[in-house]
Amino acid sequence: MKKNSLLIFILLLFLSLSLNAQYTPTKENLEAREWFANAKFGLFIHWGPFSIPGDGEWVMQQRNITVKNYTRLMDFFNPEKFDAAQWVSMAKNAGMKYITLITRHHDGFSMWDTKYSDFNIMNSPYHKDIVKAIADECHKQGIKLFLYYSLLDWRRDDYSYWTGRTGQGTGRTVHGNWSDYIKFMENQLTELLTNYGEIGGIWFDGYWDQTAPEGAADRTPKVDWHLDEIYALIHKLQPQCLIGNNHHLSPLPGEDFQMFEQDLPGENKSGLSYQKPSDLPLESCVTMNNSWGFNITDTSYKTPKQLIDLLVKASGYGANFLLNIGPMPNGVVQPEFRERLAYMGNWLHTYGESIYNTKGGYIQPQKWGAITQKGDTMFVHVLNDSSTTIALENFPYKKITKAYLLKDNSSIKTSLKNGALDIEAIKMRDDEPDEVIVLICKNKA
Ligand code: H79
Repeated sequence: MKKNSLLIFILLLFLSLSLNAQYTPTKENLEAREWFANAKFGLFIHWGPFSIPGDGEWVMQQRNITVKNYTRLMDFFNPEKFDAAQWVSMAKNAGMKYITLITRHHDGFSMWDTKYSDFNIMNSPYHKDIVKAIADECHKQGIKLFLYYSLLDWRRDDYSYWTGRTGQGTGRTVHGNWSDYIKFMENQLTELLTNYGEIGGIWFDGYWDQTAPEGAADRTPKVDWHLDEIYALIHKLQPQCLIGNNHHLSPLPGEDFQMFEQDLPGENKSGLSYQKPSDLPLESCVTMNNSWGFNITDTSYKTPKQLIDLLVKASGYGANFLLNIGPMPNGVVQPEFRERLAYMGNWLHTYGESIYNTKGGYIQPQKWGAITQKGDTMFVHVLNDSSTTIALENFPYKKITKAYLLKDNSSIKTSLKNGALDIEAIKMRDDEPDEVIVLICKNKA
């Protein structure tokens, strides 16, 4: 008996030790998560020397450009029309609450004054720290800044390209030390989290380069990413800084939000987002056409209506919508993007209360639209014509005290019977992408 209880004691001790080894977010971090989950709308910016060929940010990989040849782009990067104040106010006027900026993409170019790589903005003819310019403006205009940072590198010899899925065509022959690469990333992240004021989050990408494709028997990464160490460093430098990693897997310990690329959470229409939505704050990132970085031939712009649908459905899933622009190499954001951002801002000016600070609906988005909720107020977003009544099964309240259109307060007919709510059929109008019905509810079912 005594022996047994000793065994149980030892077992419990081990269990608590292993639980302690897991990640416990700080108070600041939890508050930042709450802020993030309420923010709902952000601007993704893919920009750098990769913008010059006008062929997207994967041009180095797709055209097998060698490191030597690619380096020439640094000499051409001189975005004389770049105006950080204009970009930040454009995001704010679009109703966005944060900006996620590429600081270093897979091509390895650093957009800031870094001590740890010569392939950086200070060695371009532009010669000014772009991360600093944007960070200063964000702080001045009161919008949060998240930093995209690539774990994958198509340039460095110490990046394990010989086990990677991409970056084989860039002419590298030397196999460097992986531990040097980890140290390099930690040094750069330390700069980013020390010299640019408060950072809302770090957005990692490229982890998948070392992981076998979805469906493979063994998907353990081919390298040790040292994520525990890297995440601990970030949280030590800035406890409120949220960490997300676009690895297309379930969240790993130390991560604070979960993203879905070119997809709404759980839908996996893109074939990149097999992971199930977790309890962490969620974010869907989407391009305005089909490219992240500037692409001179890609005119497949989403319509304003499609963008509103995405924002509303993301909110209906309880997720943020991170909408991308790929500015041109001269620093100008093309009019097709600016017009759409202005449209979003205008729409949110009227309908923002049905998006910001809401939670996802009690049911997931449907063919007809999506639901968001705030306290006992429910917002029913009708995105597509419903010729018959909208039937909400298992309605979570027993009573509706008021039902009206958010736009003009005109009342809407509803009937709540046996736990199912029927809402009158709604005819869409061409100039309204979303008919928002406000339901003031009472008495939880
Ligand atoms: O920064 C943007 C893109 O450059 C980057 N993430 C967004 C935010 C991105 N990386 N990859 N992708 C987008 C598309 C992914 C392609 C993949 Fe594959 C298909 C990854 C795994 C299968 C290509 C082929 C890479 C590995 C094999």
